[in-house]
Amino acid sequence: KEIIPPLEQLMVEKEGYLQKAKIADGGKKLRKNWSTSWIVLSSRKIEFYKESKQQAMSNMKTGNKPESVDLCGAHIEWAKEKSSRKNVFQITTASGNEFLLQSDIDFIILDWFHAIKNAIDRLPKD
Ligand code: I3S
Repeated sequence: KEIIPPLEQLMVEKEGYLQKAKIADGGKKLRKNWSTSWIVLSSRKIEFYKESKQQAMSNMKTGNKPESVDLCGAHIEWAKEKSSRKNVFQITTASGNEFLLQSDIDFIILDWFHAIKNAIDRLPKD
């Protein structure tokens, strides 16, 4: 039987461009590689698109999938010590994936930090 997610789960809460570096996958450290990502936050996940929003939208029709991050049981914290860049925070997922997100613009990174933290805090921890 098809499982239909509640509409609330599909709603986009925030979207925009940030600098992103994935630094661990399933607990295994990765070489840091910053790139611009189009980021879409909904109530229980974040999607990272490698392309611009426009490019991402047209790729969607061809089935090109973004990297999707489950926020259930995830953690978010500022991560000054993980980079020489300003305004860096880290998201760690329950599955041991680690992402750094960064913007040079203070209010942009603060808005993102609080939006993601609120989403995580509203979710069950497991
Ligand atoms: O934490 P690291 O290793 O100092 O991060 C830097 C590296 O990822 C570097 O790439 P190479 O490993 O190819 O040299 C990047 O170019 C730097 O941007 C990384 O440091 P920052 O401080 O920008 O996060």
